[in-house]
This record gives sequence, C-alpha cells and structure tokens, in this order.
Amino acid sequence: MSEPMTLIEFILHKQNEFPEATGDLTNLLGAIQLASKHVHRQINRAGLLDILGASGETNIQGEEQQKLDLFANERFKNALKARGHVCAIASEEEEHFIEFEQNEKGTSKYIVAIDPIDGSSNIDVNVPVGTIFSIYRRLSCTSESVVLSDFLQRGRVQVAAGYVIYGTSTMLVYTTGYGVNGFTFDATVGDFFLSHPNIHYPEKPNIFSINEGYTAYFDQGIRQYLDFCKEENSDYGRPYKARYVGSLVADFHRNLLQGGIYLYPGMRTATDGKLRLLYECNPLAFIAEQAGGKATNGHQRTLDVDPRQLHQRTPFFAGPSNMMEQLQEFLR
Ligand code: AHM
Ligand code: MG
Repeated sequence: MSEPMTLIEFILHKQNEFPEATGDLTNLLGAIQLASKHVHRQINRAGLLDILGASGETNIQGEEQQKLDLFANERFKNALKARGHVCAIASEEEEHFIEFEQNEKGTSKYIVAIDPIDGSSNIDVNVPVGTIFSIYRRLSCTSESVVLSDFLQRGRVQVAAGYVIYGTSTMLVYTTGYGVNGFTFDATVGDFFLSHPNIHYPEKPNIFSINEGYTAYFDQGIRQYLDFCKEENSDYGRPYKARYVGSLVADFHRNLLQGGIYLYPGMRTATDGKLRLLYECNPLAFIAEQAGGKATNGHQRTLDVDPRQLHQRTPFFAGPSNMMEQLQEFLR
C-alpha cells in the first residue's frame, strides 16, 4: 500500500505546478496546520486541563469568550506572526485587525481573517468545534500600514480558504481555487494526511440544516421551504433528513460529504442572521463553490458581497447546486 501524502507534501506538489509560486502560501498554510495541531491537543486534553468553561471575558460582539477561544486565538496569531508571510490578521476574538511587524525584507503580502474556534457553545458538551480561515493578498502594499480595506475585499478574490474540524478525528479541508481536498490528522505520527481528495457535494439531496427553533422569526419563504423539505415525495428523496448540531463547521462538513444544505437566514429579531461574512461565510462559500455547490445570502452570491465592516453579519445559505436552486424558488 502506498503511503498517503502529507498536507505539506500535497501543497508543495501543487506549488510546483506554478513556476511563479514563492512558497509563501505553503509556509502560511504550514503555520495554520501547526496551530491547529496545538488546538487539537488542547481540545483532547480539555477535561483534564480545566481549559473548558467560560473565561469570564466577553468579546467585541458581547459574546462570552470560552477559554479555548482565547487559547486558539493566541496560537493562530503567534503561528501566523512567526512565519513572516502574513502582515495582519482579523479574528472573531479581536475588535480590530492586528498588524504584525514586517520582516526585514518587508515582503509579507498576505492577510488572514480567522474564526479561531467556531461553535464555542459546544465546547463544554463534547460536540465538534472548528477553525475557519480565509487568506487574501494585501492591497495596500505601497502604503506603510495595513488598512481596513485590505480586509474588506470581496470573497471571490480569496487566495485560499479552509477549515479545521476537531471531531471524532481532526481534519483540515482547504481550497486555493483548484478543487477542495481534505486531510485527516494522525495524532500518533503528528501529521495531516490526504484522506479526502477532490471533494464534491454528492448529487442526491439528503439533508437540511437549520436552527428550526427560530421558525417563528423566519419569513414566509424560509418557512415554506422548510415545509417542502419535510414533505413526502419519494421520487425526489423527500422528506430530507434534519441535522443541526449548532457548530457551523460540523454542519457544513457533514453536508459537504453527505449532500445537504445549510441555512442561517436573516430573522425578524436579527435581520442579518448571526454568521460573520469575513471569517465564517466567505471561506465556506469558496469551498462550497469549489465542491460544485453554491453559497448565497438569499439574494446574492456570498463571494460577490461587498464587505463594509470587519465583523459584518450576513444571512448564509450553502449547499449542493440542486438544493440551492430549489431553495431559490422559495426566496423569490
Ligand atoms: P461562534 O462563532 O460564536 O461559535 O458562533 C457561531 C455558531 C456557528 O458555529 C453555528 O452555526 C451558529 O453559531 C449556531 O447558532 P444558533 O445557536 O443560533 O443556531
Ligand atoms: Mg464562529
């Protein structure tokens, strides 16, 4: 049996197809995988180390931060800073973006937007959580400092995006715009190995994922779509299965592998929904499209939305193209 490729071997192999590649992106993704290994270890020792539970601090959005959120935030920040290829990061856990000091050559050309631990309400109950990241080129290369507009780029110009899911196994899934590949962490060896090459949404509609507890706040189109999902029609595989654990990465990942649509609509009580455009929706939208699916805010392709703020929220729908087209019929 041939030995599976490690994540870094795979990235290097891909990099060789682009003669102009400098290796900076490889190093950057290397930093992300390193930090995710630390988070993996911490999550797996969580109960033992008293890392679980609230830290007592609140983040900029008024949400209680969990200790693991803070741990992961520091790990990703430090790893990305240390390699010198990233000039600034925006994190769900930080009010403002953080600019790193430039290396001597001043050549750091990437910026990163990250949700270090997504699904933190699940930390205490052993439900999978994740990390979501998005990588852009810095636009303000001629100016001295990184500027907010470096982060307010449309999702469609992302250089790379991905997530890490800390579940029954830890997996890193990413795209650079040439398909989606998944790597499973082997803790005994300490490395990620290619386990899910060239991921595509299955064609057969199967699952819908939404917090149905908020139905009273949804508009009519969403309610009618949910009725449609639950209606019996064996010719079209309905009713679909309902699955929702409340960790975006876990719900998205399951739907990607098993064929399902994820919905977090705007609501009467929160017109822009809950999820954040820059470091939750854009990276997952990039992956969804690369896996043959679609992602929208209900009216517009997510990757075409013009961001106005670092922590901007947006309604979010993502899934296989056929399920997204069905949904669209109800949102007209
Ligand atoms: P977080 O980034 O603060 O953890 O919040 C985002 C999470 C997503 O992972 C998940 O899809 C959503 O919040 C669940 O929200 P709700 O409890 O409203 O269904
Ligand atoms: Mg989050």
